[in-house]
Amino acid sequence: SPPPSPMPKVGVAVFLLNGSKVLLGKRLSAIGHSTFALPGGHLEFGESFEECAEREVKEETGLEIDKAEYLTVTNNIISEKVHVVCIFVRAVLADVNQKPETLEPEKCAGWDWYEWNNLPKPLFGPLEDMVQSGFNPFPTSAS
Ligand code: 8DG
Ligand code: MG
Ligand code: MG
Repeated sequence: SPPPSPMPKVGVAVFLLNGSKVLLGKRLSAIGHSTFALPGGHLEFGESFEECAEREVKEETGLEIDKAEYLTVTNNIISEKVHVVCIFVRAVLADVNQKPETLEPEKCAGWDWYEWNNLPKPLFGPLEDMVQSGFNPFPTSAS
C-alpha cells in the first residue's frame, strides 16, 4: 500500500500578556531552532483551544493562566514536512507573582518577558509574519 499522506497538525500558541509584555522563549526544537516563540504545542484529541493553552503553558513554564481567549488562526506551511494550522490564544497570569520555569530544557533555552514594542530577534517565522502584518494581541492598546 502507498505510504500514508502527511496531514496538517493543529497548534495552539499563547500570547501570555503581562502589562505591555509577552512571554517568549528561545526554541531548541528542530523547527525554528534558536528563534523566539510563544509557549504552546499541539492540540490533543478532545481538547478545547483554551484547555490546550492552559495545559501547554503549564507543561512548558509551570505558569497557571487565566482568561484564555481565542484571537486568530494562521496557516503555517513551515517546510515540505511540517504544516501546522495554528490557533492563537491570549491569556493573563492567574497569579501575577508567579515566575516562569524552564520545564522542557530540551525544547526551550528559557522564558522571559519582553516588551511588545521591543521584541527579541529572530522571532519564530509564523510569529514574525504576524508582527509584520501589524497584529497586536492586547485587548485595547496596552502597547
Ligand atoms: P507538544 O509535543 O508539546 O504537543 O508540542 P510542542 O513541541 O510543544 O510544539 P510546538 O512546536 O511548540 O508548537 C506546535 C506548533 O504550533 C509549532 O510547531 C508551529 C505552531 N506555532 C506557530 N507559532 C507558534 C509559536 O509562536 N509558538 C509555538 N509554541 N508554536 C507555534 O505557528
Ligand atoms: Mg509542548
Ligand atoms: Mg511548545
